Amino acid sequence: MVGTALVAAPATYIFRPVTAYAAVVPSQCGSGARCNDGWTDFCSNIYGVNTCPPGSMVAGWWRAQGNGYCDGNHRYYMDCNASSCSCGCGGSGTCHHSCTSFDCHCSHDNCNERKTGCTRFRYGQCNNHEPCLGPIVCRVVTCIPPWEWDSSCSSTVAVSQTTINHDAPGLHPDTTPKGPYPARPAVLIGNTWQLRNSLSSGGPQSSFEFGVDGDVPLMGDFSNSGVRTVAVVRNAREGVAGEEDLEWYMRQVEGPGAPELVIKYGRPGDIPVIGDWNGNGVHTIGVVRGNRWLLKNTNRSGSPDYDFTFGQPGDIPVVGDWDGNGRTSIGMVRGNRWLLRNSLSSGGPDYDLNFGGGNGHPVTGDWDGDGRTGVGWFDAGLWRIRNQLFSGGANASFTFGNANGTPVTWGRNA
Ligand SMILES: [Ca+2]
Ligand SMILES: [Ca+2]
Ligand SMILES: [Ca+2]
Repeated sequence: MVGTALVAAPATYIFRPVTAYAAVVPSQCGSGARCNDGWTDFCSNIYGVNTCPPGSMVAGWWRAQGNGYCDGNHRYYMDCNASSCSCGCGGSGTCHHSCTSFDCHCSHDNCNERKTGCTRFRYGQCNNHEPCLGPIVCRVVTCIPPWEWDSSCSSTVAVSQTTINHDAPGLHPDTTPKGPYPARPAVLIGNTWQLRNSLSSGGPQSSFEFGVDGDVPLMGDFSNSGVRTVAVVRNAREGVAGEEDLEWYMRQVEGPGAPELVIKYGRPGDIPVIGDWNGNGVHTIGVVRGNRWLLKNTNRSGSPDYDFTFGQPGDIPVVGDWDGNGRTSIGMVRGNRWLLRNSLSSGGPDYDLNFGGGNGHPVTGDWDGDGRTGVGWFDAGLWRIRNQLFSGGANASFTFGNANGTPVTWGRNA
């Protein structure tokens, strides 16, 4: 089982080859070395993104209060433990690192950095249904309550101020968006996700299964981690009219695995959308019901934070940060006409252009990485993309996916 995560890991992941002779372990470092301070390194320092790496899951959390990293709100520390053990855990709930795909060493084999894969400990509020997990691989820090990061986490409060000033480059302020990053293409075919790292013709660099056939695919950064991960919405195309039973299954970790977040929001027939509506780096849920937009700033069930109309029933909703101000806004596609608006409110379009049309689907993305979302059209595996929001031809085109694919865009800041 250990090899599964490695094989299916995203192409951007470089797994450490476990060469014991090269590893620097805590016992080789002085007692005052950071590798011996008792704490595990941050995921962002090891993996470039502030989320658990593939092959790990959150096993517990604590919070610190009173620092400036989360705009005056609590800052949460979550431990990512290795998620599969090839040996048993006994009564401890944790196995030795040699039974996992992670080894124990100082981060970057440097005594001046904290350790990874060494500490066998579970704080115990998350994924308690997993009786046996490996040691702590790394820590995530976030302004999102852990139970909005992983639905299995309880809200039982644990407070520790000892780590209040632990930090790593790129983590703070934690409410500064880790993106934007240039869009990369993905397609969902059946329940198989295919991800590619560049806007060029070719096959997938990562391929894995998530969700079931008929789910609506989305990708977003659901925790301001610096990477867009997969999500599906179930019952959007069929279900009992009037029931609030659209089911959202969202991953916080790259690649395949069980969904960390499971939410109910919306009704059958609604079209799901994802965006950073308030510009805090966290992409959150929304639905379009006819021409009514119902958007939330948190990934939890409940009343919408925005409720307005834009476009006409029958239009295809699209979202993007058209003006590059860090906040996602709205649009409708009607045939080959794109009507885009910068505000989350009713009113006329700020952009009105023609692009694409005919067979296929609209697709949006920040193709050139300038912070502004551009337009695109996907037709049977042919992607045509355009950066400017006025009528004109494609700036580029490439082939990826096929006629059975639904296009999605993702991105990663490292
Ligand atoms: Ca947000
Ligand atoms: Ca915007
Ligand atoms: Ca752009």
